[in-house]
Amino acid sequence: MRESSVRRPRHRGREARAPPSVEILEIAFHRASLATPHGSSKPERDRRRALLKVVRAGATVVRHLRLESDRFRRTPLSPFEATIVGERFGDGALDRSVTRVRRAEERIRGLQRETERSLPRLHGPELLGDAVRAYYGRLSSFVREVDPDLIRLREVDRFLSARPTVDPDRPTLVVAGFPNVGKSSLVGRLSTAHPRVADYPFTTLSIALGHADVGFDRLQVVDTPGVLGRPRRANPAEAEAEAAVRRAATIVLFLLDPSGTCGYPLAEQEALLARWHAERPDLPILEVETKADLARGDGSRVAVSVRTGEGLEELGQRIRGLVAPTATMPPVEIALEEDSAGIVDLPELRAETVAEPPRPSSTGGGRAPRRAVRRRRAPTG
Ligand SMILES: Nc1nc2c(ncn2[C@@H]2O[C@H](COP(=O)(O)OP(=O)(O)O)[C@@H](O)[C@H]2O)c(=O)[nH]1
Ligand SMILES: [Mg+2]
Repeated sequence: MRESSVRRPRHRGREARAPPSVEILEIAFHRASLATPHGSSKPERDRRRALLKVVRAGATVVRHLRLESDRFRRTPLSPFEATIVGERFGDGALDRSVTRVRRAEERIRGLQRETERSLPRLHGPELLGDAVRAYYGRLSSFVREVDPDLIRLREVDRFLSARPTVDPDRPTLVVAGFPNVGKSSLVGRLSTAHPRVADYPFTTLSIALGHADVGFDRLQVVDTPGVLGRPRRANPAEAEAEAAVRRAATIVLFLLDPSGTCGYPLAEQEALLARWHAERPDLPILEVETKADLARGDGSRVAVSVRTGEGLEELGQRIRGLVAPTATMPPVEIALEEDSAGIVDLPELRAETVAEPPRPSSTGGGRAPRRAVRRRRAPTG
């Protein structure tokens, strides 16, 4: 029987898995059960055992709740991340979950203190045992109550971990346009990224990130899914691309394919471009025509081809011209050092994929080109 014709049981989703509370409580109760109290008399040991169980179970649960939400409490999401998380999970949903988990921690700490205080008044293993059981019961319900929130936090964490982190403090070039116009191909030529290239739409479903050295700064180059310019009917991939344009971009590289091989007429592409210009008049949008080896427009825009390398040099210069003013100048010694070292930057960096790969300069003839020195951040505070 062929592999594909074998009927596999459908992958059972998260419902089939135990909720997070089960896992957390299991660990907490196990740790608590290992309590081995010291004490000279049995009554003293009974009381200490009860106390240890209360403290250990409470502390373990709180530590786990903290771990689940820590990522979102330590550093706030970037505007781009906050936007895509809001679109995927609902506005404010993440914050509400983080708050509820934090409140659960506070309530558990309160419950723990209250129980600890009650123990000295109780005499005999039965009463102490009852108190611990009652405590376990309430502790469990506090954790179970936040199961939906813990599930949400894990989902958001997975969602964000599946995407590269775009540093909001660095200049960012977002490459956008209709599906199939050649965004991923161009990103592969302009930066260190190697996004998947294919001749069908929505090959790229979420952002990809590469870097390029531009003058004194390291430019983030973001590849995006294609956008069809239907603001109210955008699929999640399109919404993510629009979020990158609105929230992450210092500069947008808007690619238009005049050849029509992308499957969308140029007029539709122009309409989307006009909408973005209108929505973000302050945002530099560099318009670029792709696939110049197949067709070309009226010559008013930079035309590039990743097949022939045409226009890539000019495009690199335009990008540098736009990025340079936002970059902070490095200290003069570094500038001089870089000047004399022959920095490799955009056009030279990637223009020649057909040319022979550079050989290691063992003969010591010419000086090997060097990447730009990465600017150190000034210490803060
Ligand atoms: N002839 C030609 N084809 C190109 C060029 N750039 C991209 N393509 C092709 O166009 C298709 C879509 O490219 P891709 O980079 O995946 O587009 P994306 O969907 O916008 O990321 C692929 O088949 C590429 O090989 C180009 O400059 N010339
Ligand atoms: Mg793509």
